[in-house]
Parts: sequence; structure tokens; C-alpha cells
Amino acid sequence: MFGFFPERNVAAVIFPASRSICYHKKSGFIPRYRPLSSKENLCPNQLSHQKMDARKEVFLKDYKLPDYYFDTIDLDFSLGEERTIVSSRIAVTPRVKGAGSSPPLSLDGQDMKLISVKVDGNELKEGEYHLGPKRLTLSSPPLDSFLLEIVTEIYPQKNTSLEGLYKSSGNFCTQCEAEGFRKITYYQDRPDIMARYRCRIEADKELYPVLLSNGNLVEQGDLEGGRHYAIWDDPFKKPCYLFALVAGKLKSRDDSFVTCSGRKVDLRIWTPEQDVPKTAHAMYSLKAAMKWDEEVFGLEYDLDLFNIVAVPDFNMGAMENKSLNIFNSKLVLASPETASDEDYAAILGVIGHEYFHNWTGNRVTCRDWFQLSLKEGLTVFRDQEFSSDMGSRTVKRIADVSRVRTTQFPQDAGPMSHPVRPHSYIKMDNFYTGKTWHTVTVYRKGAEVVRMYKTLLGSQGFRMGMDLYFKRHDGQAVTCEDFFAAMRDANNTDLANFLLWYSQAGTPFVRVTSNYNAEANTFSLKFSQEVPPTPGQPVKEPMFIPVIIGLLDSAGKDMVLSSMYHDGTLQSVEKDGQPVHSTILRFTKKEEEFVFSGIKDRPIPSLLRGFSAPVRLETDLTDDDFFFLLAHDSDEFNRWEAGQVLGRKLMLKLVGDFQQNKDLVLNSKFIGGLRSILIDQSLDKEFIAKAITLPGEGEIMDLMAVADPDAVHAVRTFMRKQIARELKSELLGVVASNRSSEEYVFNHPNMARRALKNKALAYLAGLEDPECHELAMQEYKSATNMTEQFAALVAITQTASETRDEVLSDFYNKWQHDFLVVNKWFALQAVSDIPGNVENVKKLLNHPAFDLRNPNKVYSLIGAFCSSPVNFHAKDGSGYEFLGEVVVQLDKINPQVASRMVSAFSRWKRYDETRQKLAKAQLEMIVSVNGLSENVYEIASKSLAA
Ligand code: B3K
Ligand code: ZN
Repeated sequence: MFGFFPERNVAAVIFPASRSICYHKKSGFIPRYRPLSSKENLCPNQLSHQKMDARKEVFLKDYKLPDYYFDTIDLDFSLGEERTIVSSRIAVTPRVKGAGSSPPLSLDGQDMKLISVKVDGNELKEGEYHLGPKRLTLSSPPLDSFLLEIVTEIYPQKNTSLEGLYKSSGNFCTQCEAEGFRKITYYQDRPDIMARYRCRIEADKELYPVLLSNGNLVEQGDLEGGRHYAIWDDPFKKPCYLFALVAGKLKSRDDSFVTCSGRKVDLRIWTPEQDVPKTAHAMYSLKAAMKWDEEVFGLEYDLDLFNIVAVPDFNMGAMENKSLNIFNSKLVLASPETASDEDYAAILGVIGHEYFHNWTGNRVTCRDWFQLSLKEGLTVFRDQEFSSDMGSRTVKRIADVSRVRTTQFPQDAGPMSHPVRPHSYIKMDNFYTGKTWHTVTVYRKGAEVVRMYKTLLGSQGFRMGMDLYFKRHDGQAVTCEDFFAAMRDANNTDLANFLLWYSQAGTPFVRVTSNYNAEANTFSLKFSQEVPPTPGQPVKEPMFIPVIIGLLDSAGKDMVLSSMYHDGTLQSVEKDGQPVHSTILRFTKKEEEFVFSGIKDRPIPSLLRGFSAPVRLETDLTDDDFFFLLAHDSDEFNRWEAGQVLGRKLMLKLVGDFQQNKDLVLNSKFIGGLRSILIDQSLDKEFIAKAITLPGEGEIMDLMAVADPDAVHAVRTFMRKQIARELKSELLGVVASNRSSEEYVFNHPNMARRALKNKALAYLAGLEDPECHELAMQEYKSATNMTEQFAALVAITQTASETRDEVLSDFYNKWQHDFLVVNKWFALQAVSDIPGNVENVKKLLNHPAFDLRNPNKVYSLIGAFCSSPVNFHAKDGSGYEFLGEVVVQLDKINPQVASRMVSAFSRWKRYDETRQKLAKAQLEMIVSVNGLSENVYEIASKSLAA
């Protein structure tokens, strides 16, 4: 049997012994074209050598230009049931031509069998090349351009890692980013190698009637033996991580889009036949994204065909392969009955995201993987803006900021803390985004960094920067500095130490104190900042922090701002000669003061409007000031934020009371504030839903010296019940007035209505009184869409009750045929805070619908379990033990998914000693496992070391 787990003596299994040639740094490369002696053939310490190789850390500072460029590559795939033969023909050009001697050409490759290597038509013999478990090296290739031909054999059917070429539900598909192409053929698997691709695919016609790759279809036809072929040609040069191939039994939804220059683009979304009806929303999203990118950034699609394929087995959300995006089915398939508003919104955002990559990522790509945020931070920013324009800007901003705060801030304060542009990695896949349990810095903090450019330069200035970026770098592989330079040069401005956002890890703490001088009519704001030490970065420089502020007068209106003292001079803050209602302070030093003049009354400052920088803010504002901002701030984001600040303070105080066994009492002013928001008809309903949501348990634990999951859970549950009790009649009113029998429509007003109704229902059902329970049951039974049905189910099952099991089985029976809905059912049970839930989750592992090889199922069951503070952090260690066992098992199947799961341990030092001991024991057990993947090793060992 062939192995797919790189660190378990793959070479010994996959390659015939005569080809298992090792390379030691000490002895150097074995000279070309000299047959190896039997001694050289065998590495004395093959296994430990592989381990060393596997866990090698890669550093940004070590980046070197490639010695060889690849101009074109012709790929030929002969897909089979046992094995697939891959032949490549690469036109190679040395970077320096005609030098006295040529440097070695090192090609990445693993988990495959090498059949042959030819240089300019001559087959190389053993000894003329060097083959290791992870690379094939030509020690002295020709001095001038040459043709390299390689044939390999690969085994997609056995590839459970879901990177490279693999099978998903009977269809072939690929995932090459970040370093999956090396599992397909030997290649320089690095993004600065950009070549023009032609791809021929050959397969059984009945089993795989659809054959797709990047670019344009140039030829297709039938072959003997029931086989057929297709040839695809992509006119744009690309790195190999954007290569894609799909072969399978698929049907498409077809549509078209006419670009701003009048070119008709065929759009196709491919799925198994029965799912085609569920692709309407994805197609709508794609067309909306194409139009938006033209309107907002002037970016037009550049080919005549755009394909999307949905596959059920996929490690991530989706992949932006040139003109052949491959998606996790979850982010394509939707119908009102089976997908929630959240799913619809996610599909819109991710279809947009992958489409936007065509320019930010594909046309201009990354020089090396350290620059990942160049494409991901920018593209996340673009998808956030797209979704904002399609729905409510404030609500989208609140959702995005909450995500940064609840996922990225904790990461920035933990052992996995790294800059937006990391300095080193062991396994690049560990730096991609996930949900709450994985790294979010490159993507989410990266998007905040891009947003700061826009804040500082304005929409027009930002657009000028983008235009210059494309003008300078179209078709190139570039760095974050190149993006920075384009922004700076297009606006002819000084962005001072802004680049530190890419290189310094950690969330800056910003403190603000204010002082009103009634005699001088001045209002001063003193800022200080501190970036905390992070692993490998003990000392930090001050950052460039844009702070948008407004000053509210006693009636709650924005004061007019015209000038301020700063750096010893009086500066105008007017815009185009007009006074403004809010301004941007450019806070760049450790300490800095800004003094507004002409302020007639003591104002209440509204600081960091729209969350203008990803920082933790501490101010000297009183609770009354925050209640005032909650009621009046013209910046809706800060209105929400004022409620959150009050909520956080209150929860932390109650946690202290709980720990000291004091009675818990909820401040009536807080309830009053929530009531006035709840009944304010002028407010957006989704905004209300967000504003009456308490900060999450994770967010509160993150603010504690020692995180106490039991106390935080008890306090939040108490507060929710108390709020529901005191606002019961208003909440019942909300449910009653927001019912609708109309057909499901995905638009902001309808989603907002459902969000508010569902939020009210969740509060009410938490009361555990028969009337509310009955109401939730009615909502469950009468719902005609998944958004409302599932929300009612969540409300009913949040507490233990007689009907809980009944409703859960009713839901399963209804939806057992739909794997995406069944995943919701898994997640709902796994995330439950009912004590001892680990036993139920263990049972679900054996449920016939569960499969450890399917990432979505793992995320639904195991990932959701880890996000229950009560059960994952159970004091008896049962949650940790469960995860430890699962990670070890999962790592053998899919290291990428396993490493996401192991991340749940990374904050173990935040808990009390008993929990620390238990979690540490699991981490130690994991790192001691023989043959552990690099992915899991990197996360587990860094968690232990910090
Ligand atoms: N670029 C892909 C992510 C690839 C994941 C590699 N492990 C999706 C995206 O961010 O658009
Ligand atoms: Zn992306």
C-alpha cells in the first residue's frame, strides 16, 4: 500500500530502493551524471533525516531569486482508477544565461513515483539526478534554455489529505495552494515561478464526462476504449498554486455576463445534477461580484469563460484557480429550505472573494508565501466592501470587527502570534484563515491594514493607489512593500512607519485621557500606545494608528470641528475649506496630544469610529458617557461599541462577584439601555439584533488574567435570563411583529427582520418557561425556511428539556438526505453547553452520517465542540482528552484539518493550573506521536514552547 503521509517513511514505501537517494548538507550534492555507488544510494539514517527535512523552518530573510524560470508547461493527465500518469514538458530558462557552470535545479515533489526525467529529449539515468523524499534535483542542468520532461505516477484515490489531485465523491479535483502542486508532479513549487499552462486531460468518458482545467478549451475528442480527452490553454502566466483540474460526472448552471467593454463571458457552475437547482444564489453572487469590481475598482474579467465547481470534500472554503474556482459545496449550494441567511451571506462573500482574486492574487500574485496577506488581506477587504455595498455597511462592519476581536486578538496575544507578514513558518498551510480555531492574522488583520490605507487616503486616493499597483505589477509576483509603495506614490504622501503593521505582531493597546478646559474652550485628547511583546519580538516600535473621532455636544449632535493643536502648531482639520463633523488623528508616536480649539461645551468624544484601527482601546469615559454614546452617536458602529463596552464591564464585574460567591445583580440602567434600543423603530433591525447581543464568552475570558470558563458561562447565562425576564413583553412583541408568511427573499430588510425575530426567540427560550418553550416549538413547526427553522431549533435545544431529543430526531429525520443540513445538526449538538456533552459528541463520531475524512463534518462536530467553553474546558480534562485522541487519529488522514483542530489547545496557558496541566499533557502526547505531520507539529510545539 502506498502512503500519503510524508513523514512516515514514504520514500521507502513509494520509491523503489534504488531511487531512494538522500542528500546531506555536509557532503553536498552528488555530481551530475556519475552513477552512484551502493553506499551513496542508501542514507544510513533515512527516517530521522526525513524528520529533520520535514520540520525545517523557512525564513523570509532567506528568500532568493530562483535560478531557473519556467516559461511554459504542458501537462498531460491520464486519469485512471488505480493510478494517474502525469507527464510534464517544461521550457526552462536559467536566470543567468551562459554562466561558466550551472546551479542545481531543485524540484519539489512528494508522494509520487518518478517514471522518467528527460533533458532536451535525453532520458537521465540514475545518478544523473538526485531523488529525495521531497525533491528531485538536477545537479548541473544545461547552461542555456532547455526542455525538461518528467513523467510521474500518482494515486489520487488514496489521497485523503485533500491537497494535490484527489477524489471527492467520485470526481477528480485539485487543491494546489499553498504547496499541493508538488503532489502532482516535480516542479519549482513557489509562487514566483509563473508559466503559461496547457493541460491535456484524458479519462473514461462515462465516469468522467466533464474535463476541466484553467483557461480556454481548445480541443476535445473521443479515444479508444471508452476514453476521451480535452485540452485547455490558459493564456495568462500563473504560479502553479493556481493550476486546477476537475474531471467528473457534473452538470452546470449556465449564464453569461457582459463586461464593461462589451465582452460576453460564459459563466458555469458545476455540481452533481441533483444540486444544480441550488446554485441560483451562487450565480447571482458571481454576477453581482463581476459588476461590483468593474464599478468600484474598474476591474474587468479577462477571459471568455468562468467556471465554478462545487465539491463536498474540501479543506477550506474555496480556491481561486484561474478561471476554474473550486468551492466547498457549503459555499455554493443554497435553497431557502436548506440554507440559512448566514449561509446565503457567506456564499455571496466567498464567491465575491474568489472572483476578486482574479486581479488581487492571480494577475498580481505573491513573490513568496510570506507575502500571503498581499493577496488575502486585500481580497478579504474587497469582499467585505462588496458585502457592505450589497447589504448594510454598519452591520457588516460590526460582524467583521467582532470576528477580529474574538479570533485575531486572542491569537495575537498567544503562542501563535505572528505578524501580518510572518517571518518564518514550518508549514505554510498553518497561516491560512479558518474560523475561530485557526490563524486569522494574515487574512483578517491583513484586511484591517488595507482598510487603514483607505481610511488615510480616502476612497479616491485608495483607488488611485490600486490603479497604480496594477499598472506597475500586472503579471508579476510582488511583495507587501510594492503595494505600500503604490499607495504612497499614487497619493504623493508620507505614510511614515505604516509598514510596521506588516512586521510587528501583537495588538496595540491605546490609552486615551481627555480634558476639557472651559476657559480656553479647548478639549484635549492624550494618546499613548504600547504594542505588547510577542514570541520572538520582545521590543516594539510605536505604530501609525489612524483614529477617526467626533465630539458630541450635550444634545448628542456632532460638534463642528475646524482646528486643533498638534505638534506645537495649530492645524486646520477642515476638508475642502469646510468644517467637518469627524476627523482622522494620525497617531504615530508613543505618546501624543491633540487639542481641539473653539469647543464651547464639554464634549463626549466618540473615538476610533468604525474601528479605524485594529487596536484595543481604553479610555477615561464614564459609564454615563457610554450610555450617552449608545443613545446618540451618529457613528452607528460606535453606538454598538458603546453597548459592548458597557456589556464587557458589567460581565467582568459579575464574574468577580460569581467567583466570590456574591449574589448576581444586573444593573437596571443596562437593561434600560437595551430596552430603548429594542423598541427604537428608527433603527435597522439587524443592528438592533447585534446591539442586544452580549459580548461572547471567549471575548470576556480574553480580558481576564486567568480565564474562568465556568464563571463566564454562568454570568452570561444569568444575564441572558435576566434580560429576557425583564424585557419579556418587548421580546414577545418583536417575535409577533416580525413573523412573515411571505416567500423567502435574500435581501437586507428581510434578513434583518429574521435576525431580530430569531434573537428575541433565543432570549425567550432561554427562560425555560412553558409559554416561551411552546412559542419556540410553534416557530419550529411553522417555519418555511431554514433560517427560522434552525433558529427555533437552536432556541429549543439550548437547554435540557423533555422535548429536546424529540425535536433533534425530528430535524434529523427531515433532513437526513441533505449532508449540509446534517452538518448543522452535528454542530448544534456539539456546541451545546449542557454539562458532560463530550459523551454525546463521542457517540456522534460513530453516527452513520459522520465521516472523519470529510472536513466539513469534522469542523461541524469537533470544531463546534471546541467552541463550547464549558465542555471543551471541562475541569476533569475530558474535553482535552477527547480532542487529543481525535487529533492523533485525524492527523493520519488529513494533517491540514488536524492542525486546525489542535489549535484549540493553543491558549492553554490562559487557564487555571489544573486545566493547564491537563491540556499540556495532551499537547505533549501529540508531539510525541511517531510520524506526526509538520502541520500539527508546528502548532502543537509552538503552543508548548511559548
Ligand atoms: N486561497 C485559498 C486558500 C487556500 C488554502 C490553502 N491551504 C482561498 C482563499 O483565501 O481565497
Ligand atoms: Zn483568498
